[in-house]
Amino acid sequence: MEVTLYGVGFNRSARCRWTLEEAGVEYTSVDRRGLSSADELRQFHPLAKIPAAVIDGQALFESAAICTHIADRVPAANLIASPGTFARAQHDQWVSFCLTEMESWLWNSYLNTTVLPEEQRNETVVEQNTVMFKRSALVLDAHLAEHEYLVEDRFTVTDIIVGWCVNWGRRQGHLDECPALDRYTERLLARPLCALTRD
Ligand SMILES: N[C@@H](CCC(=O)N[C@@H](CS)C(=O)NCC(=O)O)C(=O)O
Repeated sequence: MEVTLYGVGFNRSARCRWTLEEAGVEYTSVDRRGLSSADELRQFHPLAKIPAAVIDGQALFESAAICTHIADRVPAANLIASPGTFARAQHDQWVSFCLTEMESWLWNSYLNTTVLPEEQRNETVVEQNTVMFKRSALVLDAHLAEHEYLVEDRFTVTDIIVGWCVNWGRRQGHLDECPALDRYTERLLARPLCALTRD
């Protein structure tokens, strides 16, 4: 399997790097200042965002899709529930929940406080975004109060994808009412190949 990963650092490309490391796949990493939004990247990601990957000559974007595909391609690493099983549906459930009900709120706040030029920002959305993120975080917290990991009670790529988002929320100080999520993040950070940042 030949993989080139565009994007390094603690942004969403960390999900892909962590998955590649856990799967034991060697890969080429491409990163340079100004890579996101560069024309070079647009050929692999239509919005020129990171991460993007070229896998055996084919471009793939969206961090969750890249991680899921890598996990599927390396069954020996046992990183994902088998296609067609109920556990695999739970993978899809938690990934969708994470991206739509949690990460989207964090991203919108980040966009309106950091990414957009000042004159385009609308900082009034931040408070509501935080409320919405915390509401969903409580759902995940209740599940993780009963389980060590999200699917099949073992570490899988689902935890890599969702864990990245939970860690972002933790770094923003949004997990004060979520003790199980706090412990879950500690478990992930303790893994030797973990690509999340504590700070
Ligand atoms: N849903 C996408 C999000 C990609 C994304 O927004 N990447 C950020 C860095 S984490 C980026 O490239 N930002 C630059 C921009 O928005 O132009 C994924 O999970 O891959």
